[in-house]
Amino acid sequence: GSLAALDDHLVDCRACPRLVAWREEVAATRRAAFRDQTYWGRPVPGFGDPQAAVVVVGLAPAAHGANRTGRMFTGDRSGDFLFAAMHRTGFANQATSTAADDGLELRGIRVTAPVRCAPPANKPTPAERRRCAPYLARELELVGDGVRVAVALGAIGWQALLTTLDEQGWEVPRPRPRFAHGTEVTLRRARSEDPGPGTLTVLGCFHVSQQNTFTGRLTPRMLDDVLERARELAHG
Ligand code: DU
Ligand code: SF4
Repeated sequence: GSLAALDDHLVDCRACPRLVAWREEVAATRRAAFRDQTYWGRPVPGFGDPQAAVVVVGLAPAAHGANRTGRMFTGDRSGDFLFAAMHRTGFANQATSTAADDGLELRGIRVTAPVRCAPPANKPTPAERRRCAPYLARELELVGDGVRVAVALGAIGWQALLTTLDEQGWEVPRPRPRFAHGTEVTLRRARSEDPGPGTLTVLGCFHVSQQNTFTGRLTPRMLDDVLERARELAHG
């Protein structure tokens, strides 16, 4: 198995009827500003370094963002905010992300999501989250033991990450740590005979949605601090 094979399988997924209908309806109707574009309208793969030490886990593709461009976080304000921060902190070769062929490359970092199809009102149901979980699990396995840091953008990414890492043999504290911006949870392997590195750190960060960035709940400085902390932990 490879990431390319996983993505080939993923982009044909139709397991969630409500999300399939929504992603395709949005792609067919489009937003006025993008009327002359062909929307992706399918599940969105992770993007970035295939051997990343840092994996950023968001929520789901945006209807007119990644559901349009086909690349995670690309083509909307969330992506503008996130990739600008990655550029400032040395993880991205450019600050902007407009289309899947815009030349953006990520080094040492990868962006993905626990739900791969755009949900109405950005709210996947619990059943949809459960159904999509194996794609994140498989992606983390394929990126492999080099992953040292997972950044959860928001509570849904946080929950998905802790569930997946628990299933993959990381010792997740009970009760489970709650999501908050700036929270840092360092996990060890549950069984010492497991191969691989000693620890993996999960960092909580407010999501880069306009709801947070326009209101100043998440500032560029706050996101830069999280990414710089991720780099420090990845090299530690
Ligand atoms: O074809 P490829 O080298 O696997 O790259 C696919 C895609 O991923 C390309 O748009 C660049 C991006 N990418 C990246 O952002 N960072 C990397 O380290 C490797 C690939
Ligand atoms: Fe498949 Fe995930 Fe999309 Fe559901 S959300 S249809 S499981 S890719």
